[in-house]
Parts: sequence; C-alpha cells; structure tokens
Amino acid sequence: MATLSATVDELIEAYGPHLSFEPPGGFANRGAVDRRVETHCCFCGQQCGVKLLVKDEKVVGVEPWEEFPFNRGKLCPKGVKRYLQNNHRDRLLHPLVRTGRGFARIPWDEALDLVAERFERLQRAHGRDSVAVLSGASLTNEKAYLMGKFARLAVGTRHIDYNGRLCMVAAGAANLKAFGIDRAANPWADIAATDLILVVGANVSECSPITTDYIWRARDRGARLIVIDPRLTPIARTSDLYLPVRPGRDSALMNAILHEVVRLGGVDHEFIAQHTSGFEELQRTIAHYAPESVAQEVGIPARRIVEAAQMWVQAPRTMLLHARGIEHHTKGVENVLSCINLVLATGKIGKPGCGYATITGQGNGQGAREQGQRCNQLPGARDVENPQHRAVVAERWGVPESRIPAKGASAPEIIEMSHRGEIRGLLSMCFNPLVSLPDASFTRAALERLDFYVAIDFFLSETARHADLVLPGSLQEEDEGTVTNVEGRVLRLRKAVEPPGEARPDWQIICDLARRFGAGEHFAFSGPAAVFDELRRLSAGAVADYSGITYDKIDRQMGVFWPCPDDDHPGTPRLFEGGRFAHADGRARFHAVEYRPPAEEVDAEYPIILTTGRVVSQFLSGTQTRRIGPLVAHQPEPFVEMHPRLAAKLDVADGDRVRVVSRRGVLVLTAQVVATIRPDTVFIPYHWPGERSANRLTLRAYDPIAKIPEFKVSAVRIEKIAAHAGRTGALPRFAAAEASEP
Ligand SMILES: Nc1nc2c(c(=O)[nH]1)N[C@H]1C(S)=C(S)[C@@H](COP(=O)(O)OP(=O)(O)OC[C@H]3O[C@@H](n4cnc5c(=O)[nH]c(N)nc54)[C@H](O)[C@@H]3O)O[C@H]1N2
Ligand SMILES: Nc1nc2c(c(=O)[nH]1)N[C@H]1C(S)=C(S)[C@@H](COP(=O)(O)OP(=O)(O)OC[C@H]3O[C@@H](n4cnc5c(=O)[nH]c(N)nc54)[C@H](O)[C@@H]3O)O[C@H]1N2
Ligand code: SF4
Ligand SMILES: [Mo]
Repeated sequence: MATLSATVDELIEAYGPHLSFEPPGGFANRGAVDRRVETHCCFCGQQCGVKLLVKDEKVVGVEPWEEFPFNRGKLCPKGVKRYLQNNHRDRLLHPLVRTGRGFARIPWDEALDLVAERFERLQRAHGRDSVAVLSGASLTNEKAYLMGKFARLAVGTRHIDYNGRLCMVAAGAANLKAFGIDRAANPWADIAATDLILVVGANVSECSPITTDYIWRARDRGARLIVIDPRLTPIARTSDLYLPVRPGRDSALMNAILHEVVRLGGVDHEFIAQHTSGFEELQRTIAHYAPESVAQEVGIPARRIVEAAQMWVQAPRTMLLHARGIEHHTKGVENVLSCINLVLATGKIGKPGCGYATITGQGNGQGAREQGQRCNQLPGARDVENPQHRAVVAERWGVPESRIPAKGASAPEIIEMSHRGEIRGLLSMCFNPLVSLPDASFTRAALERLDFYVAIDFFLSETARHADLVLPGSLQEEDEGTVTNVEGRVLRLRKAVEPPGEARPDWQIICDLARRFGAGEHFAFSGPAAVFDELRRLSAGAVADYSGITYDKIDRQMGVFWPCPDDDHPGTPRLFEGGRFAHADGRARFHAVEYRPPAEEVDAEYPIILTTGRVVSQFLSGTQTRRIGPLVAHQPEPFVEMHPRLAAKLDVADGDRVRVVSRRGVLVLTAQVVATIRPDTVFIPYHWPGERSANRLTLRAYDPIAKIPEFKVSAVRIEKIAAHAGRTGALPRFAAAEASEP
C-alpha cells in the first residue's frame, strides 16, 4: 500500500489523531512484567483469548494464550497491536462540557447532575420520549443489560437501541423467523469437521481471521469451498468454486441454487416432513428461479450455479456461513432466509460437522443482542411487545408492568427523529454514528439539532465532538464482565488495569446516572458480577437462557454455550440436534422469498455499483484502530477498488485520484486497480471520518423488518481528477480535512 515508505512523523502529521507506537526495544522487558492477565481481544466477535502483559499498572503487550480452545494462541494484527491504545495520549481523562470556546473540564458530580437536569427538563417540556439512548455491542453483557434497564426504568424513554442495528439484526430477525432462536447453530469446531463450506458475503480472512483457520483445517481433510462475493477476497482465492455475484442479488441466486438442488433430487423429504413447515409454498416460488433465468440478473453463468448445487448435494456434511455481505441490504432478512431455506431443504443442520451460522461481527455482537438494549427487546432476548414477557421482566424488576415503555425507535430512526426535532436529548455509549450510519451529512445535521447530547467514550470520537457533555468511560481491559462470542460461547473478560485519570468503569457511570434519575434502588450493584447474577436469573425460562452460567463455570469450562438453563447444565454448543427447533411446535419454518431489487439501481447518471466494508487492519468506525500506529501504517487511508476494465473505461490508472459521486455526496480517493472485483462494482472501506467517510455516499434505505441500512449497494459515478501520483509517493495531507470535520 501507499505508505510503506512513510515515516512515523509523516503519518502522525497526515492522520490527525495521535498514533501510538511501541518504543524501539519495546515498552517492557517482557520477562519482567508484573502479571499476565488471561482475557479476550477487544475487537471482533471471534473474541480470541489473549494474555495481556501488565507492568507498572499499564498494559504493555500481549502474549498468546495457547490453552484457550477457540483460537489456541493465534491472533490477527489487530489483536496483536490492541495494547497500543492503553495509555494512549488521546485518552479521555476527565468529564468535558461544551463551552463557547470548546470543551472544558467539569467535576464528575456536576457532570452527572447536568445529565439528569437537562434530560428531565426536556422530558417535562416535550414528553418522556423526547430523550433517547444509543448503546453498543462492544459492551459486555452486563453493560448491555444495564443500558436497557437504565433507559427504561431511570430515563423512562422507549427509545433505546444499539449499533448492532447496523450489523446483526437482519440475521437475527431471519434466524428468529426460521428457527425461533437467534444464535449460531453450530460451534466452530463443526467448521473444521465438515465436507463443504459455503461462504456467502463474508470476507473471512480479513474480518473473522481466526475462522480462516477452521476452514483450512477442514480443507486439510479434503473439504471443498464455495465463495459467493462480488470481490475475489483472500478466502475466495483459495476456493474450489467462486461465484462473483452482482451486489444485491443474493436472494435470486440462493433461490436458483435451491431450484437446482430440487431438480437434482437433493432435498431431504423426510427431514422436511418431520421437522419443518412451509416447504410447499417455497417450492412454488423457487420453481421460477431456474439458473438460466436468473443468470443475467445475478451476473453469474448458469452452469456455475448448477455446479454449486451439485457440490452442495454431493457433500454429506456442509456448513453455510454468511456475514454482512448479504445482510447489509434492504432485503437483508430475505437474503438470510434464502440461505436458511437451502440448509433446511437438504436437512443439513443440527449434526456434527453440519449446520449453519451467521458470523457475528462486533466484540459482543452475540451477547449484546440478547440483554435487552434493543428497541424491540427485553432481557433474555424477550419481546417488548409480548405481554407475558413484559410481565415476567416487570415482576423480576419489582415494578408495575406499565413502567416498562412500549417498543421504541431503531437507531437510524432515532437519528431521523433527531433531525425532525422529535428527539431533543440523546445519550450514547459505545456508538460512533457520524462515521457508521449511512448518509453522514444527514447524521451530522441531526446531531447538531439536538438540545443536549451526552457521549460516553474513552476517545473523543467524531460523534463525541458534537456532544454537549463527554464522560470518560473505560477501555475493555479496565473493567470486567462477560461477552458471548461468535459461537454463542459466554466468556469472561478480566480487568487488567484501572481506568486512568478520572475515567470510570462504564457500569459505574450508568449506575451513578440512574441514581440521579431517582432510580437508585434498581441499580444498587456492587460490580459487574452482581449485574451478571441479576441478568442470568432474569433470563431463566427465556430463549437466551443464561441462568445456569456463572463466572466460575466459565473459568472451569473455558466458556459456556447458552442456552444453559441450570447449575448442572454444561451448556449447548450445537443447537437443533435431532431436528428440534426453538418454535413452540419444534419445527423450523421455510419462508418463500421473491427477489426484489436494491433501493437504488444504477442508471445513466450513476452507472456503477458501490459496495462498502472493511480491511483487516482497521476496525469499524476506526476510533480505536486509527490511533494504533502499526495498523494505520498498514492501511492509512481509504481507497476505491476497481477492476482494470472499469479503470480503462474511465481512463484511470492505479494510484490516480478520483472523485466518487453519489446522490448524497462526493469523496476524493485513490484508485486501487485490481482484478479481484466485478467490473460493474467498486468497493470502499468505511473506517474513516469526514472527507474520507464512505458513508457520505451511502443512502438511508433500510430493511423493512430489521431496519438495517443498505450499506452494500448504492449507485455512484467516478470522475478522474488527477494523473497518477504514484502508489508510494507523498502522503496526502489529511490534517486539514480532519480539523474541518466537526
Ligand atoms: N478487520 C476487521 N474485522 C472486522 C471488523 C472490522 O471493522 N475490521 N468488523 C467486525 C464487524 S462489526 C463485522 S459486522 C464483521 C463484518 O464482516 P464481513 O461481513 O465479512 O465484512 P464486510 O467487509 O462488511 O463485507 C463482507 C463481504 O461482502 C461482500 N459483499 C458486498 N456486497 C455483497 C453482496 O451483495 N452479496 C454478497 N454475497 N457479498 C457482498 C464484500 O465484497 C465483502 O467481501 O467484521 C468484524 N471483523
Ligand atoms: N458504509 C458502511 N457503514 C457501516 C458498515 C459497512 O459495512 N459499511 N458496517 C456497519 C457495522 S456492521 C457496524 S457493527 C457499525 C459499527 O459502527 P459503530 O458502532 O459506530 O462503530 P464503533 O467503532 O464500534 O463505535 C463505537 C464507539 O464506542 C467506543 N467504544 C468501544 N468500546 C467501548 C466500551 O467498552 N466502552 C465505551 N464507553 N465506549 C466504547 C469506541 O471508541 C467508538 O467511538 O458500522 C456500520 N457502518
Ligand atoms: S480475529 Fe478478532 S478477536 Fe481475534 S485477534 Fe483479530 S480482531 Fe481480535
Ligand atoms: Mo458489525
């Protein structure tokens, strides 16, 4: 990439936030560290086990934790370098209040009083629901649980939602519809034991790097691999069959594969009869999806679709894995259902080495979607609109049912309502919507319209710069609690060091705030362990049943898979064994899905499909990884990836600066000309703010059920603006762009 020749000084000057590097020779004599703390990575949903090295009460490095079974000591570059954010000089150390001249320090007590005073004033004038809460899925289960309880019982608003709305909700909704439960159906050990892996819309090597290891173990045993992705990703380069789908066409493609499977006689009629319902209607629908009839639309030759069906039918055991590539769509739920239909129709689920999973993204993407911080959900993955579920939670919280507000708005809707002036107060923790929501200019206008906005973060994120009050929370290693990994395995995070300066553990901030709102009796927790105890008891009898999980059991077993309904229960690594699903009648449901086009189709003015996503060395909105020097050195800036054929048409050479224009905005980026992407599609990674933000281009179009944005398809045109600058030439100066941002 562009920057291998850049010096550290150049990088720091060009990239705004301070970058942290290890000093030459290392922070510490590794042998002489004070302690090693066994915990987990702070980034993605794999939640790799890692040992943090602590010296003089600072995290100074990592070591592999070989005994932890999921990753057995392996880490990706982010996991190796994560310790460089501890002691970072950008770390928020004091509560900050906005004044006429920027931010000023404010004592904690005054800051907490101010939140309650301002929110209560807004609520008196404009109603309780004029204030909203946004939360995150990098938070522990304990914090996610507290955030839901805080919004509903302390603030008293129905508007609480979380950043998983941008991530896991399409898969979650589809899994609930089909199976009656929202969790990976299989432990990852089943990937290593399978005969065929079908990866749909997941850049496994860059985004769930440790999953690659499971796939390779299967490959070593002779398993075959099919990848469906508009980009020939690193994992796709190793596949037996690669289907370069046109973005936004997966439901048509999956229907066609199933059509062919039926024609080949590959359906499992006995399984269908005994364990499912709805197959007849599905069969009528897929009858119209012969490979030849969809080939043009999906952009794949019919014979390749047939080949995929043949491979699926031939393999005794299969694992279908998907991620945001099929979920970030206005038909995300339908795309996922079309994958599940294939798995169910062939009875390939609930067996060793045979099943299905969506690859969870965020650190606690699984657990944080169960503990009641979603607008439609109460703890235990209960339904906020179900009278029985409401009654159970009210009884265990010791409040009348009327005290639990109704279903609220989803995260994107909260921003839309802020833009319309219907929501006037906002508290966010662990969410950077200015970078991560579509149509960033709109998000920014919405934030600017708020009367009072308080952000809880450990760095001053681009969104937090718009806050009236910023509260310094805790880094992952400064607090304890549990997270639930991609497999549904509940794990323990152990505290390595105390928060620096006046920063406080997140859980304590929420409980202190709750007291200011007069709800202290419901938040009298001595620490995360006490919160966990309440949440696990409350989950008893619910779908996401954690009641038999304790911190001790997690330690003893190196994690416990939910559901785990009692003290003697070992946990449930594999769901649906014997074909028993979680719906009341024990049957899974087929859902006939008709293909619908994306919200924004290409046309003469905007003729190119833009899809967005990730690179291996940056994480989400980048607040953390854009401060870690070696990760920035690997990927300092976004780029626009395009095929040589498209580049030739545009007269663009590798390294040229180009203008990417959508109906929402314009970005100026360096072209990366690669043969590994469809010629009708370009790709931009989204980890950067301001004038480098992919979300200046994306559109506010959502799945009607899950409300997930269509990050994976928008229409753009590309204009060449400068001749080849050379891929190893001088770095563009982004400091000015960054400074002008908020
Ligand atoms: N390095 C890194 N790792 C991460 C993260 C990160 O930010 N950085 N984030 C974590 C989180 S929260 C998440 S959600 C996951 C996301 O993990 P992934 O979903 O694997 O990552 P994405 O890059 O969003 O998209 C995946 C793939 O979808 C493809 N794609 C785009 N459009 C379509 C389409 O219409 N159909 C199909 N079939 N494929 C399409 C893209 O080319 C891309 O290769 O990663 C997690 N891990
Ligand atoms: N165009 C486009 N946009 C996308 C996507 C895409 O593929 N394309 N992907 C979407 C997806 S899948 C996701 S998950 C979202 C993520 O979008 P965001 O949730 O906005 O991204 P994060 O970077 O996780 O933001 C979390 C913020 O919380 C802070 N934080 C992290 N951990 C903690 C903690 O423990 N405590 C506190 N107090 N703060 C914490 C971080 O510093 C950061 O500022 O982005 C979405 N946006
Ligand atoms: S794969 Fe995910 S959890 Fe593992 S080290 Fe990388 S970012 Fe961390
Ligand atoms: Mo995500």
